Amino acid sequence: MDFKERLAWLEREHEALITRKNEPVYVNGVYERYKYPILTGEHAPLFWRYDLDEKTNPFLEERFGIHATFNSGAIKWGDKYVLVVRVEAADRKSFFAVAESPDGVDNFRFWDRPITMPEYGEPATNIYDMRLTAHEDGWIYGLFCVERKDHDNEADLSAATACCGIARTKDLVNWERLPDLKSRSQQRNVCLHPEFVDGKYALYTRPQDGFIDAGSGGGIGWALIDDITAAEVKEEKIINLRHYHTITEVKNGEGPHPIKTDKGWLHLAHGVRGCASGLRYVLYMYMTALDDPTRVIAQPAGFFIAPDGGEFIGDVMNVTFANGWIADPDGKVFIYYASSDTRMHVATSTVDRLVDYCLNTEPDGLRTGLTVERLNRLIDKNLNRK
Ligand code: BGC
Ligand code: BMA
Repeated sequence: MDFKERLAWLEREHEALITRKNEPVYVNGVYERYKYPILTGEHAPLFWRYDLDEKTNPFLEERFGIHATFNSGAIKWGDKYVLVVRVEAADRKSFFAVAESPDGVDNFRFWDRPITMPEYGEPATNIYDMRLTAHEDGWIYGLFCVERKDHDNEADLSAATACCGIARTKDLVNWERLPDLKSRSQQRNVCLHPEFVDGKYALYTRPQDGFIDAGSGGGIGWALIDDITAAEVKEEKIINLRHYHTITEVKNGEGPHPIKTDKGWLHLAHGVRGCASGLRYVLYMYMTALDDPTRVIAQPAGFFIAPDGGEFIGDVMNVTFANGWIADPDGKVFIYYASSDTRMHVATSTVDRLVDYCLNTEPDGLRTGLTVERLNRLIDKNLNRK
């Protein structure tokens, strides 16, 4: 194939990938999964990946590798479903780019340019996992992880620090970078609550002992912030704990900001456990009281979404992660999750189904005997039904 034929073929294949119709797959009544991922590295525009000039690129070689598209923040933008995607280049650096879909499931297409995020302080080595919040103050905030080399430990090339970067925007194109969150500990997985609480901004935090270690305490934290333009965690209380021999034994963290329902706040989070093959990341849900987003009122046992089939495989195996979901006014919910740090998927449900899941799935009793009792309660109910 000559240059022009090959380019025409690439363009056809790319368009076919973007416009491929997805199909829901019945799972468990709580949500539907879909047959195909909604975004992969291959969805990136050809003009990000190739020099399209035959004179300077006669072999039509890829010049910029897009390795992965994952861990996306999500927001309804007019009538469009918009993701701020963690795009990872072949050089392992990730950055943010916006992709939009007309219906939340199909035809996700990247905007022409990635987000140019202004720097704050020492330029970041990497930024990732943005949580988007349309706050009642009128701004859209993006909170994300900022990773830099740990200069107290130069000799160890893996030693890094993680803190929370804060930026806000009105158009998802131009971002005003605010100072990074000041906190006693490292922070990854920080998320802004959409409403003021006692007149203050409220953050879901995740205090951790080190760059990887959540440490012995930890869990999902909560902190009130006086001034978002000079945000500092002064007091932090843990609202969702980790437990031995559960899906959150090693770490947990808030996903996107909770969805407000008349029965309480619906939360989506991730839990991590260690095993012989490394860390296993799964998603779980919990609910907090409407009048107190820090008081847990329900938490179903175990995971809500875990890797399945091809989702197990990728750059970082055995990972499902979510930092974006969209609840439509009609109650439909689009849960955007990534698998194995490689690609984006969607699961669909409704507010009513998710509330039902949270309120009517029994919690983890933390030991096997209680798990068997819980199973027997269900079996009794079913076998005694008329
Ligand atoms: C990676 C993240 C990961 C973190 C902790 C970072 O360098 O980019 O994806 O969550 O390390 O393992
Ligand atoms: C991290 C997260 C994600 C990632 C996961 C698995 O701790 O913040 O960025 O998906 O590890 O690598």
